[in-house]
Amino acid sequence: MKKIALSGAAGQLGTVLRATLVAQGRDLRSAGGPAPATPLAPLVPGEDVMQGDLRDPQVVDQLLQGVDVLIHLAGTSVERPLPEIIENNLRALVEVYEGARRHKVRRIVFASSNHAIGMYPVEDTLALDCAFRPDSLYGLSKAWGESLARMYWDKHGIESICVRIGSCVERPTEFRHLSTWFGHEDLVHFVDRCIHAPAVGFLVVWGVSNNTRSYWDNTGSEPLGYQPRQNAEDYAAEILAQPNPLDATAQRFQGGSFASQDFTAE
Ligand code: NAI
Ligand code: 15L
Repeated sequence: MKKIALSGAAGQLGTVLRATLVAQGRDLRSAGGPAPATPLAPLVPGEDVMQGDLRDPQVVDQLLQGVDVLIHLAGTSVERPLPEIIENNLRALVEVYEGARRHKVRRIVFASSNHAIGMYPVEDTLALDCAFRPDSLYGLSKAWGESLARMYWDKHGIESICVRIGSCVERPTEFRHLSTWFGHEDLVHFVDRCIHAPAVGFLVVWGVSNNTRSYWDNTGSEPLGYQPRQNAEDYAAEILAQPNPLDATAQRFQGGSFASQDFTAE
């Protein structure tokens, strides 16, 4: 059985994935974040859990020892001041990929974000090879992370699946989610494909459900075998009956409020 490591296991998505992967009986190691975060309590007796700051190579060694596939969710997940973004999304990511070289990790699933392309207008449908148009320092860090992943494939043969996650919440709750929603069942199926798919090399994939109004076209990601089944449209009647919470600028761009934050109007 493949050994899977999950970073960011105490976070929003990590909590969902960890519970599922444990329930599936995977050979899993889950890592929570740096102190003062509460240590992860084992969900089952003997669960392989750890804690620490991934800027520290020793913590990375503990995470990656004997691992085949890393699901790397750890990082700053919203817009924050530049120093924090640099530490958690740039510096820690280099440590993680260097650790992957040391431990011969075969594949990394890198949690990228739609905010790497958030300045595209909502009218556009984006292919996988679209140019980056980050909407924030956070989005910029994800564009950088994808490039780092590409370099480690080209130079060191470490496979990466960069998943540009939309809005991964249990259910869509606002108008933008009709396009960006990534349902939890689809997330679990996606990760299953990332574990089992044969050689993928370097792949970028939209982390999005089968939404009728999706901004993103996953043509080209077929080698992964990701076939989403959830569709935000099932919630459209309820959502369309409510006001759109985004301001006029945020409504123009795929990144929503990340795009309108600190926006210079004409
Ligand atoms: P989250 O903020 O809930 O969890 C991230 C975890 O990373 C936290 O528990 C934190 O302690 C840990 N972390 C941060 N810096 C670390 C470091 N230096 N060393 C070790 N651990 C560190 O984020 P969430 O929502 O679970 O997202 C997971 C990943 O997916 C993030 O990388 C995020 O950018 C990405 N993503 C999430 C989306 C969503 O809809 N939730 C959408 C797009 C991308
Ligand atoms: C993200 O990248 C964030 O991590 C998450 O909190 C959401 O804001 C999501 O994008 C989104 O765009 O809805």
